[in-house]
Amino acid sequence: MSITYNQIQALRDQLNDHNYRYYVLDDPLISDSEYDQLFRELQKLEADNPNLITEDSPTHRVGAEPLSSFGSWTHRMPMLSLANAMNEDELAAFDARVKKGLDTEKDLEYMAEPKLDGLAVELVYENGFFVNGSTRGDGITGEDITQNLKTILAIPLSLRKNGQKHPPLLEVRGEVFIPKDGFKKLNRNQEKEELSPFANPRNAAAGSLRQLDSKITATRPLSIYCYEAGMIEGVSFDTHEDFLSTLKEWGFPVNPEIQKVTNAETMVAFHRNLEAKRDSLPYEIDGTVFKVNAINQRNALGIRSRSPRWAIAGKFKAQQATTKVQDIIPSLGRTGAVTPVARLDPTNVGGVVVTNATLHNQDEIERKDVRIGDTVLIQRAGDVIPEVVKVILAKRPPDTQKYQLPKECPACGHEVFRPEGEVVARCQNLSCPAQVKGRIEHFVSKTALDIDGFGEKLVDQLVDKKLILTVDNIFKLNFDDLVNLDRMAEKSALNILTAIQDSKQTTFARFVYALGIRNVGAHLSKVLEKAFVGDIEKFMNAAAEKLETIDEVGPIVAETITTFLSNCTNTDVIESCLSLGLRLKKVEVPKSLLLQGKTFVFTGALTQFSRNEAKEMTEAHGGKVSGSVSKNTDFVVAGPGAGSKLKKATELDIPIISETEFLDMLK
Ligand code: I6G
Repeated sequence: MSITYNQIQALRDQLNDHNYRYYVLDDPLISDSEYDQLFRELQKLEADNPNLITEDSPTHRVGAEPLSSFGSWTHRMPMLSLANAMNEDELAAFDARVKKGLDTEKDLEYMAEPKLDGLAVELVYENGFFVNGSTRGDGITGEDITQNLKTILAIPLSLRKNGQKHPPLLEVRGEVFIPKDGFKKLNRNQEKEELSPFANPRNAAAGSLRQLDSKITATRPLSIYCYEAGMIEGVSFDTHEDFLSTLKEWGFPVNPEIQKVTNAETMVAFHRNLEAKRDSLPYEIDGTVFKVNAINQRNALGIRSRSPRWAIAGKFKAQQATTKVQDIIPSLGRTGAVTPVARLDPTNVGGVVVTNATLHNQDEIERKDVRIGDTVLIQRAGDVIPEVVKVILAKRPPDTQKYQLPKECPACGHEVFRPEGEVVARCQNLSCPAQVKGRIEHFVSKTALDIDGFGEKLVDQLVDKKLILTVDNIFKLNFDDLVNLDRMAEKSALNILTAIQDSKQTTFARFVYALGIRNVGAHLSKVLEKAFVGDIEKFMNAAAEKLETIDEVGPIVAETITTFLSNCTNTDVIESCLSLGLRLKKVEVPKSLLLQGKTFVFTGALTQFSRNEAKEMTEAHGGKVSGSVSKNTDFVVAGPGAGSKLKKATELDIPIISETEFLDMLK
């Protein structure tokens, strides 16, 4: 069936509308998976009709080639900074100054906004299309991060229609940030991938925007609130309030907390109110911003050195305080990490009573030399656990001693293990009660045994009711165990049992990954699967020296694996899974190495084999399959109707072959 431009554009409009409802109106109509389904539909239509693709298509957010460095971008109008008001009196003084500057005694209108703790960026639109995005930099010149900003779904790639012609030039400024829940998820993922966690959402947002490969940025939960104009041509506004409401019509997210205030009292009330609800907001803020509403008044006030006279940032109270360390307690996280926690004399930090602060790990304790009895400076940021910043040495009592974390797990008494070069000590015991929930969640997760419907709430109930003590107990669950749980219908219980049953047919790589051995992520599990040809017995008996002969397995990983496997509770759990019916599929040894080192991209409608078969055949002969064409592609196999990938291959001078030619390569 041939498809018209209007049909494909209708689908793009539909996706843009859903984005708008989600990010601007905060009123989504469809679920994430329904959105994904529409998105895939559009991807397919565009792949089949490459001539109907538009630059601002929602499918064009990701896919740009990685950069070798960022270009620079000079802002048409400098991105100024804000003067600070450190307390309520200074806010009132600002109001008095503005009134004096405008030679009036009457109340003035200000737009009051939260000050997000993120990164300021500038977005440039020409004739309604997003053409450039940059960081603030030094206010005059920033970095061109267009590709990365394009991946942020909250940023419109083209302006929505609002009954008026789009301005030929529109520069919008805003703050890119990572919401608190996204930050938690991101750090859980970092930990899973064995990468160091980000210190706070701001650092995570900064790191994400500084990626040269925008595909990485696309995986980060970045969002934006827009709040200011740069250069605009073709439209003007009488007030900031008008500007903000037009921003929303154009499709930009604007913070819903923004309010109009009219004098020093209402400014202070807004500031106090926002400070009180700071921790309950879904993103981090570090103060308030007040801006004169009328643009002609702003122009009359002008700027002073590098900040406008018409705006001020109200700073929140310090998030630091000093207190005394009563004790240091090792605590165990869901992933087995042993973290020392300082028990403190309760103290008020920025409005919250703090009794515990993290000391992170033994190295940190030694670096800061924190001892029981010390007076310490602590710091709180949002709802992140407070931390000890430093010891006030002048207040150290005479009889203190250096602190050393115990060598045993605080929950199960098993010896903790700290691989060389790592800062965190861990309990590797599969039956450690403090880790059971985390281990089960990992065991059933998508990349591991992929047991559908086995969510956090179910895990909580099963562990709390002692129906699961170690991961192998999952395979012992029966209908009665499940149906008697809270809010568990018969049908759901049956579905879960089926999912458990299905999960037993798995692979060596998935199972080994599911065990949650430190340093053994999804990729390394596949490496081990290849090396042991999927033989779990051989793996269980492998000595460190044998493991070290495997490509990508160094001495640290080898030691982690052998320590894990030398614990008989852990090997009992593995044996138990196998005796309860877990079966690991035979690993295909490559038929040949004919395609060794070669990367293939399959595009268009394949007629002689399916995409899955193409992947299997390629891998069986030692080759790799990629979804996108890049300079690393060796061959593009094109079926009928191939579109943009073919174009890209031609541009990059990559050989394009037919399905038959591909099959011939295997002979
Ligand atoms: O750094 C800033 C944060 C928030 C701002 C700002 C803002 O408005 C909500 N507005 C201006 C005008 C400037 N910096 C210069």
